[in-house]
This record gives sequence, C-alpha cells and structure tokens, in this order.
Amino acid sequence: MSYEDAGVTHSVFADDLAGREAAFQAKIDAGIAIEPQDWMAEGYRKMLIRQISQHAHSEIIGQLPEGGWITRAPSLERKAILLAKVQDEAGHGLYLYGAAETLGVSREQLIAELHDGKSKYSSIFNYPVLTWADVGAIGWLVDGAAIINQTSLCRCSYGPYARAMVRICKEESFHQRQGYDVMWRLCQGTEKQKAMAQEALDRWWWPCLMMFGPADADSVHSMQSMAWKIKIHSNDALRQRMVDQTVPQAEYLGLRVPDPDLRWNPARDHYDFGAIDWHEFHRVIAGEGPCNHERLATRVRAAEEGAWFREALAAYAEKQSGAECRNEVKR
Ligand code: BYC
Repeated sequence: MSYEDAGVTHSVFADDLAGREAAFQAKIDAGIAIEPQDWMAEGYRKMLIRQISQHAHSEIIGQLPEGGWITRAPSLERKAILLAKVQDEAGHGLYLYGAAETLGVSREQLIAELHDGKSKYSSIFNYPVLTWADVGAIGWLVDGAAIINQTSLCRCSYGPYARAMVRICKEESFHQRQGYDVMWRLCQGTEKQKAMAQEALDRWWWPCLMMFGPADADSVHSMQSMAWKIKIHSNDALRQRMVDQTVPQAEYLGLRVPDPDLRWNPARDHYDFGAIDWHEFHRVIAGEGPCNHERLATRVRAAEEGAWFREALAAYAEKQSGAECRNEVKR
C-alpha cells in the first residue's frame, strides 16, 4: 500500500521535514554538536562534504610545494624539521578524509573528484616555491593563515570536523613557528639573505590574504554556512585578523609588507589595507594559476605509481584480519 493509499498526504511529510529542520537548527543555535549518527539537513551534509573534502585536498596538495625542498634544505636540522612538517600535512589530510567519511562518502570518491578537477583545493598551493625563503614564508604566512581559519573551525557545529581541527591546530602552530624561525634567521643574516626574505614576503603576502576566500559580499556559501555554524567567522573578518596579527611580526623581522595602502586605523582599531586582486584569485581557482597543472599532474602520477603499494597494504590487512578471525574461532 502506498502512503497516498494510506491517506498520508505529501504535506504531512513536508511538515515532518520542516519540523526536523527546525529542531536541527535549534540544536545548532543552542551550541549542541552534531554527530554522524544524528539526523541532519541534507544541505548541511553536502556543505560539510564540500568544505571538508576541499580542506583535505589542500592538505595533501599542500605537501607538494614544500616537499620539493626537502632535499635542498640548507642543513640536516632544517631537512629533518621540514620532513616532519610535510609528513604532518599528510596526517591532516587523513584526519579530514576520515571526518568526511563519517558523512557517507568514501575517500576513493573524494580523491577521484580531486583528480578529475571537479573538487577544489586551496588557491595558495598553485604558486611556485622559488627559494628557501619561500619555504620560510609558507610556514610563517600560509600556516599562519591556516591557524587563524582553523582555530575558528575548532568551534564548528559538526563534531568530527571540530575535533580534527583541535589536533591540526596544535601541529600548525609548530609549522608556523618553524617558518618564522627560517625568516628570522635569514633576516639576521647577510644583506642578500635579508633581501631573499623580503622577496618571499612580497610574493606570498597577497596570495595568503586570498586564502580566506572572496570578500563577504561575493561569498556564495558564507551566509548559510554561518547559520549552520560550519563557519564561525566570515572571510573578511578572518582576513582582517590575519593582517592585524602579521604586520607586527613583519615589523619585528625588519621586513616591509608590500602594500602602500597599509596603515593602522585607530578609529577602527585595525589595519586598513589595499585592494586584493580578485581577478588573480578567480583565475587561480579556475585552474589557471602558475602551478595548477603541475600540482594536479604530480598528485595523479603519485597516486598511479603508488597503487601497487596500497593494494599490497590492503591485501596484507585482509590477510591479518582473516588470521585474527581464525584465532578468535580457535579461542
Ligand atoms: N582557494 O562562498 P565561499 C593548509 C572557493 S590547508 C580555492 O566564500 P566557503 C596547509 C570556495 O570553495 C588550508 N577555492 O566558500 C596545508 C567556493 O567554491 P565552490 C585549507 C576557494 O567554503 C599544507 C567559492 O570559492 N584550509 O593550511 O564558504 C601546508 C566561493 O567561496 C578559496 C581550508 O580549506 C581558496 N582560497 O569559504 C601548509 C579551511 N576560497 O566550493 C598549509 C576550510 C574560496 O562553491 N575551508 N574558494 O566551488 C574554509 O574555511 C572555507 O571553505 C573557505 C571558503 C574560507 C576557504
């Protein structure tokens, strides 16, 4: 018997759905975390999958720019530190793919969407890393921007994402400090080294401000995302925080922020800063940045060349779990 035959009309379902959505929103408004087993609005689930998967992709693509410098780091100590940092980023990708999987998508599916170019990753990783100072600037500025964004995400309404962020933020703090330390050492060095640090800041400053996404007025998802407390602060609010925190750090290094319009505004209690080149941002996220093609091709090649290893791991795990089951039966 169909629902209609049973006298249940469509509007009963619509009322039921509206009721569930209202209860869901009330839970979010009350600051109660949403967990994987809880009922959730379909749009909320999709919004989370989009953001968490883009975030996960950013972590693993984000290994590539610095990964290329592991063999060229200037000392054994720097090499060990950089190696640890790049490995941490793989771990972040793992936590985030795990968080996305709690929403009913598989990691394989998400990675296929990255490789097909259907899913985005952060614009920042499409810029070249030309010198050792760029490695320092990435740690200082890119990880610095990531901490500002992710500290806010620790209070996100979805439990698994918020919890992943807590651990990631701790590791990002180490990354940011190591980057600042690279810059500090260069700035204490020869004139040539200091100039190298300045050029790196010149190259990375504006792309780092773009990491926070389009201006609030142009942000497609912010309003709904903030209503669901996936995002806690708007793109512009976090970008302002980045400028306010980073300018004094640059001054301490003795470097100049490449923005002629940058000045402290006592009336706002914030720095005013110049206009962002949104044309460049849109070009990069549309796949036409300086390194988009190279990054994606490297990632796809790594996945293809590593397929045999993943298969071997899966076969071993299957064999182990079979043996464990047999032992269980014997006991
Ligand atoms: N790059 O409506 P909006 C790291 C897209 S990893 C590319 O404001 P939303 C690290 C946006 O996706 C750091 N695309 O979107 C790793 C949307 O497109 P779709 C990564 C961008 O989601 C290794 C459209 O523009 N962090 O730190 O509300 C080594 C409209 O934007 C970007 C995260 O992923 C961008 N920069 O806000 C070192 C944090 N910005 O999906 C370091 C989590 C915007 O409609 N993500 N777009 O096609 C977020 O907080 C938010 O997703 C964003 C954007 C603030 C990035």
